[in-house]
Amino acid sequence: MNIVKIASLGIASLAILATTANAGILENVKKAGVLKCGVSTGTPGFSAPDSSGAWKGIDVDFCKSVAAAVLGDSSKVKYIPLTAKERFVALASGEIDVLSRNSTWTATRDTSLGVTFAGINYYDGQGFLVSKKLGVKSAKELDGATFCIQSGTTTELNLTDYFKANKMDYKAVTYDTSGQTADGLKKGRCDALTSDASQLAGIRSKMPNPNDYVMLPEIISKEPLGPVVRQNDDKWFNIVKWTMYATLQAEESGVTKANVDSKMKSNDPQVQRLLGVTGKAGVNLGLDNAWAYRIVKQVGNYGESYAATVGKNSPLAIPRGINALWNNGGLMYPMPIR
Ligand SMILES: N[C@@H](CCC(=O)N[C@@H](CS)C(=O)NCC(=O)O)C(=O)O
Repeated sequence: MNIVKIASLGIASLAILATTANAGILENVKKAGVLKCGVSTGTPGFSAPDSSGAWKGIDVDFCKSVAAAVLGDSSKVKYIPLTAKERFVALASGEIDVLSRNSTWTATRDTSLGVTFAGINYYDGQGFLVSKKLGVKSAKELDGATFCIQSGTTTELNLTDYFKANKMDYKAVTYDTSGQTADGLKKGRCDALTSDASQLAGIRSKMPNPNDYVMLPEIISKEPLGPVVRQNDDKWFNIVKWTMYATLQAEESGVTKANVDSKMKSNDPQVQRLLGVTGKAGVNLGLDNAWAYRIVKQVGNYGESYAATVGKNSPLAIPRGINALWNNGGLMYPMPIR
């Protein structure tokens, strides 16, 4: 055996050892036959139960996509509602397998909580929702205002920063859940609500009279939202990360829930690799090659999910904006599956 062969054998056995050591979450999920997915307690468009109690939203679709890829069935999900304060502890302690709950990727969270962000499924930013009778047209007119705000969110620090930078003062009334926060505004406990703009759109749509409230034009922060996993399990991290990219690649390649079966016969090499007709993307993930086929067949591609949950076919009707694909003026850029 020559040196090159010995060296490559060494690397291969190291890789096997690493794989065995990291088998944790995938094996546990398979054994349990269900994915424990951490969601919000109710954020319209992202994760919220509908009138029949079924969870709906773009983050819920992501839970379903992971379940379709890993367990072969998008319905094999146990949704675990978590407040902003509870979410990262629930993930780090193993109470959930993945967190899919409008969570902003920040350096502090990524490096000090034992968790790792696996991608971005929605680029957001913090905005303001005020009652119309306040008569303000800009956040700069909110000096001295009282805000309803949710604890354990990035919202708190952003608000402090913004008011400090603009030499203004504010008072805060803090709540644990989004429902309580919205209720605070409805009952006049505060003049304004501040949160991720997408959530404000959802909250406004659920108000008894949405036209009593207006969104102000300022967006004061970057809020890249995405799924999060526990640290130290790269195999699971890869599955969650590439599930995200598969949904985006399907949109980019024009593969939809309706046409995925006929796309199995596509001559496009990218589509063939995505759907596992060629290559071994799924096998390399520790799954099987039909993982992405199942995601699209059972849940749909990213664009389909966006339209149904937060986009044009939903009550929120949020335009794609920066959440469009990169080749359509947006920031969504799936890493190549090859
Ligand atoms: N993206 C921000 C805010 C996320 C957040 O939790 N927002 C609240 C404000 S509406 C929410 O979704 N609440 C839903 C709930 O209470 O379950 C973060 O990661 O801190």
